[in-house]
Amino acid sequence: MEKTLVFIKPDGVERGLVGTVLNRFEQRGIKVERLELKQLTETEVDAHYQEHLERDFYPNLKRYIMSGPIVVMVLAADNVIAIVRKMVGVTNSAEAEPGTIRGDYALTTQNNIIHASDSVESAEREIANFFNY
Ligand code: 3AN
Repeated sequence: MEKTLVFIKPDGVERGLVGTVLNRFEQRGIKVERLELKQLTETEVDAHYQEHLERDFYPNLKRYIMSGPIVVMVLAADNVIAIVRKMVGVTNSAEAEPGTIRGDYALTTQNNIIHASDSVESAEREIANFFNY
């Protein structure tokens, strides 16, 4: 079965949206394989966002992601990477369709409440950054 790395960002945890978001994945029939509430270290954030390290928004992104604990999980199902990306919605929450997680619970690009891997390669790298398999 395919696996993907998902986390609910600090504002989602702070707003009490963990159960609501998890419920969507469970109701869809996706298996929650690993789940942890975790305060990220600088090393974990830099490794996770390695493709954004040089971007002008990175310092703000890093501050936001480290502003409180996240809930990080490994989800498993056939085609789970594409299915979860569809459920999450586009990066800019203002443009995310109603019915998607960002379209229902977020308003901006930076504070878009959830991360989900975008390819098999990213999923493998991101899962290894957070969990030992
Ligand atoms: P996604 O999370 O939809 O895969 P990425 O990987 O392009 O999007 O971006 C990772 C995170 O970086 C986003 N979730 C968002 O918090 C932040 N981000 C991306 N692009 C911007 C931007 N133009 N301005 C501010 N923050 C951004």
